[in-house]
Amino acid sequence: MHDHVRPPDPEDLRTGFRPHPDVLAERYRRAGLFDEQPLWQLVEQSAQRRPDAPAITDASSDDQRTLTYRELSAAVARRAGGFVHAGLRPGQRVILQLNNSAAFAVTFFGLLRAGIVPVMTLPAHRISEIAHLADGSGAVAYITEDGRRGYDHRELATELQRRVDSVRTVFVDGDPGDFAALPDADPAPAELPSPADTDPDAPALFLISGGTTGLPKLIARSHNDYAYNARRSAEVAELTADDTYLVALPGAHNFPLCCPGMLGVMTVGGHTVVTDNPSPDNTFDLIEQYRVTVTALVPALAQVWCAATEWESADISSLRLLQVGGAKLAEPDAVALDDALGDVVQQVFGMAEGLICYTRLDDPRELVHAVQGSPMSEFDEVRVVDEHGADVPDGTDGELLVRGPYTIRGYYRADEHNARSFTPDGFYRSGDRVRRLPSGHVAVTGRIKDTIVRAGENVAADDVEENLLAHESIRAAAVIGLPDESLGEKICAVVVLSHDHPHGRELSLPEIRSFLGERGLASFKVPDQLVIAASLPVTAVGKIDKAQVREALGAMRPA
Ligand code: OOB
Repeated sequence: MHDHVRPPDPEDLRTGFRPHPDVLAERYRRAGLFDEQPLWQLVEQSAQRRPDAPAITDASSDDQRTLTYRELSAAVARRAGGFVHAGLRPGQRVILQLNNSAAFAVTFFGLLRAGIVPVMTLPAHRISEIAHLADGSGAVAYITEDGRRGYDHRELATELQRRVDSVRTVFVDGDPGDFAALPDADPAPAELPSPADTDPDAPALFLISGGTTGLPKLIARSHNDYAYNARRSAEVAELTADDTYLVALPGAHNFPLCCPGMLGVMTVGGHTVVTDNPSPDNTFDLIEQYRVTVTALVPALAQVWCAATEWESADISSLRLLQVGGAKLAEPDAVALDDALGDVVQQVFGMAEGLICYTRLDDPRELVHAVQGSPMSEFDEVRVVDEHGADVPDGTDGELLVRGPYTIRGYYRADEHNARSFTPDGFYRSGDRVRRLPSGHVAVTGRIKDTIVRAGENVAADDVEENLLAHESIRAAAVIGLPDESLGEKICAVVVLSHDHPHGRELSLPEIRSFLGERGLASFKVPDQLVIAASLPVTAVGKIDKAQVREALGAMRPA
């Protein structure tokens, strides 16, 4: 007999997927981390335990309709039936791009319920990302919405079908135009997969890498690993059925989806309220109306909320946990949030690739303000290494590497990239520069590659940014290196002034230089150039996008 090497099959979900090695998967199973159920069972289990409890409220729509768990389960089955009747089959990939709404939740679970694998794109993604992700995943359909929120995704759909052959169907929430509407149909019981038909170690959904360099990569998360992520996150947040979680960030992002987010809330049968407008004048009213207890924000948005507590009159005292993550929360901002809202901050340092660190609810507040948390699972294996890959002692900066039950072993269909992003023994190289305390808490100190080499000296951009943020007139800062004939690279600080900076008075470079000098910053780290901007460009989830800052400045630079 000859061994046959199977040619790669682009239709097959498993092609290019890197599961945990059997030994480790078995260890996680024996420890009870993996529950061996399809992810959609989260809804079913709560529908059985708490059928009449509110599951989801759509605060993006005018009528703010609430579905109970029984109603959500029924809507999910009908949506799943619709997909099956439309000819979609288990294991196929579908690009999901919807704004926060009940339709987002019903469609997401409907796909899962039919065994179809959603690719979780964000509303801000455009044709270059969507086409890249559709092509990379071999997606057969694209789910999007009409132009009622300012951008007509149906034009994007037309272009996507022109560029990517595999995308045969487009479903539109709202006015479908030439495309199909979101489908609903009553499925015969045998038409939907049963739990026994699902391999819990196969990909359940695809997340999108959050990096700001290059096009996003596909992150396959299995039923087992993602359900564990949801359950463990809910435990750390001490969620109960009495909690109400507000989805204010884009719901397809790992943070509001599963850390603990909507899925974590569903593990305990709690209530999720979704809105597509994260501004305080909207969200504060929702918090008051629904007695919201938990929500998640990126730092830039958290700053806006913090300032708004000064003038918004809504009663938001129900909020017991404000999770902030996705980018570094400056210590003074953490303190200000706790002061304004009553010791509610939880820092979250996470990544779509897996590892999530949380500060714990009983950590001392000074610690909560100063660190980005500690790994959520005792099975997370975190290493901090120097540039040669050797472990560094606690308290020393190094790159964070991680392996564990819910961290991927490779990006999907990306062998070449994986050779760089993973160690031979399966650790993910995060690219994040961190410092670990003896307690196991992690402080993020920057990105490994975000270094400016000025006259031969290495300057960590974050170091300068953090010092700039200590200036009372600076609300946001991005420090980048610009080519310079004599220095090699010069340091350019792009800053956004705070609201209370006296109008009409410019902040000058000499003023900034002496401020940083007085703070004891080494002279070679002090910016050579200052740019005052009205705002900084952000990524799809609202993090400062330094690649774009760099591009914008490049365009401005004289030839
Ligand atoms: C979250 O996930 P992604 O995939 O959008 O981005 C991950 C990257 C991390 O590697 C790190 O560079 C940065 O975002 N990051 C932080 C941070 N949280 C994320 N940097 C500093 N401080 C933090 N607290 O961003 C994400 C996923 C799940 C939960 C929370 C955030």
